[in-house]
Amino acid sequence: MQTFIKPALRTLATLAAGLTLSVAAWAQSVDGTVEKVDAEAGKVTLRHGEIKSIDMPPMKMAFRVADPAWLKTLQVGDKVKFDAAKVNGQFTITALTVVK
Ligand SMILES: [Cu+2]
Repeated sequence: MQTFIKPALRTLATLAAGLTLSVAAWAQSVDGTVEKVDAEAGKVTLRHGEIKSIDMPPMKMAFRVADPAWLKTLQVGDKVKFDAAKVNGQFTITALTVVK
């Protein structure tokens, strides 16, 4: 019995890992436009669309970023897709892609 169950469990674990990856990619769905980059403060100001994950309507606001290196590549006017979460009480961009 065990010999049959173990491979099945392994397959399930592989499937679950794959799903987690695609969910992470899918979640990066909020549209934004870069309005200001403040590398010293580690923040970027975006005009953004609705962010369902944190229940936020469209607005213009400043975000912290998970990786400060992203700020070096961003320019005012860039269109981005991103994810945001509340990290230590601050709205933080957790994933970011510049839309070409
Ligand atoms: Cu906002």
